[in-house]
Amino acid sequence: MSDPTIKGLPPPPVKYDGSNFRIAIVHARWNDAIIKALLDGTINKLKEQGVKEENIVVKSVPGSYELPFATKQLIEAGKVQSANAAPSMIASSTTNLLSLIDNTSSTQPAEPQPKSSAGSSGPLTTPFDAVISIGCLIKGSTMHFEYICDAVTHGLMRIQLDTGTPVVFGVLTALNDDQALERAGIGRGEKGKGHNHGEDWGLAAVELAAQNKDWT
Ligand code: DLZ
Repeated sequence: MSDPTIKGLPPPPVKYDGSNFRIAIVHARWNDAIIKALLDGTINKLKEQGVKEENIVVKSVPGSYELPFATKQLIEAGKVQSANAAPSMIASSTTNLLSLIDNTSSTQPAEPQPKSSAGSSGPLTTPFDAVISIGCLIKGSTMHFEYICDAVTHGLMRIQLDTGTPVVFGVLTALNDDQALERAGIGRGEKGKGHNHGEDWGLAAVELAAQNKDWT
């Protein structure tokens, strides 16, 4: 039986059309199996909402602690390119921003790839309508978990308020492995597979992107 404490996102009051949105996903690589499942769930839901594959940019960072910085860099890199700056400025500023993060730019989970500035500047042609920051923090025996959860949560909130770009909080903060597995839809215990929260994050990103356009 599924854990009744795991709740999904009810559908929005109206169906949003994601076909004109560009969405960035930045994910941590710690707790890899869980991240992969969350990423799949997120991307599937984005596509279901009409977001085109070529408009989904996926980047990775080592751990959740790196998510706020990378999220901010991605948002700014998208804005820099769309400002139609002189080519030399684009080349230097965007390459500098993106050289700080991994170079994966497809909807596939990040595999090791040769680094090249050409690849990373390619898809960043217009601002992102939303960024989904995905990580999975699992409590250990020290205070590490509490400090990182706190820093990442506040960091991501600050970025969306400062930049005006919606940031979806796709970070699981689990007290043990089973909690994380169930929230990635790959539970292994008697509680069943659970619910993939990545799907909620994909749905939320399209809704927030649409609202941000309507309300501004
Ligand atoms: C160091 C660390 C630990 C212990 N646990 C996690 C975790 O459960 N989930 C996660 O995303 N990252 C973890 N990290 C890595 C930190 O987030 C960060 O990458 C390093 O401290 C380097 O800044």
